[in-house]
Amino acid sequence: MKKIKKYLKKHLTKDRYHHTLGVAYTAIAMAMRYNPDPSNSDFIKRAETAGLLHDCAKCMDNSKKLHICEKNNIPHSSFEASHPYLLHGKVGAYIAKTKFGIHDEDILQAITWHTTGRPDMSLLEKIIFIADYIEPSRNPIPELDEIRQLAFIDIDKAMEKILSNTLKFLEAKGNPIDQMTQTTYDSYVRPTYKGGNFA
Ligand code: DGI
Ligand code: FE
Ligand code: FE
Repeated sequence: MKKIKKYLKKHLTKDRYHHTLGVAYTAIAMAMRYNPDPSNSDFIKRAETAGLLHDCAKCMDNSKKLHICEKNNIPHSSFEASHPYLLHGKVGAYIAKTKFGIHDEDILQAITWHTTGRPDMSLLEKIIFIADYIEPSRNPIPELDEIRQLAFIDIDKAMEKILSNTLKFLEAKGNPIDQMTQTTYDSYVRPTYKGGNFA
């Protein structure tokens, strides 16, 4: 953790570092709440690691983000190539792996998908996605305090609410929407029919 924090202090702005610590602590609290194996704290430590590293590539030049993706064959869409700030999760996971030797796939995926989400996220992925949105120093967002409570009551409802608010926010600002953000939201409101009877 020490080596990671040293790297973050060097590569992130002060505010981004502060946000990162907020996400790590929020992820720890959520991991305590949802720990699938309360007989040990492994899950909590993994949430802390993913929280610390989720934005490790955020402050890098956009051209460098794209360059790292291209050089290392990191799959990305043409939309991401033209909006490279969306690549900081994918590049962040690459840094976590190559610079810090993290090979825990769940941690790497949580970093990779923390901006857009994706359908069928793991518990750890959801925790990082939500902690990023609700950490204490986030600027005021509509309904933020309701979502902060919901995060500790019903994690999937919190996911749906955050995705819906993010889409509303992007639409209101006229920002283009990444297909994956929309697909993730759709997966919550229109889950694929998996058999059984609706009647
Ligand atoms: O890196 P953070 O600022 O902590 O948070 P983040 O990784 O969720 O990135 C947040 C920004 O990304 C926020 O301004 C919303 C934006 N974002 C999320 N989904 C999309 C998106 N921006 C565009 N253009 N399209 C998306 O689908
Ligand atoms: Fe981010
Ligand atoms: Fe973040």
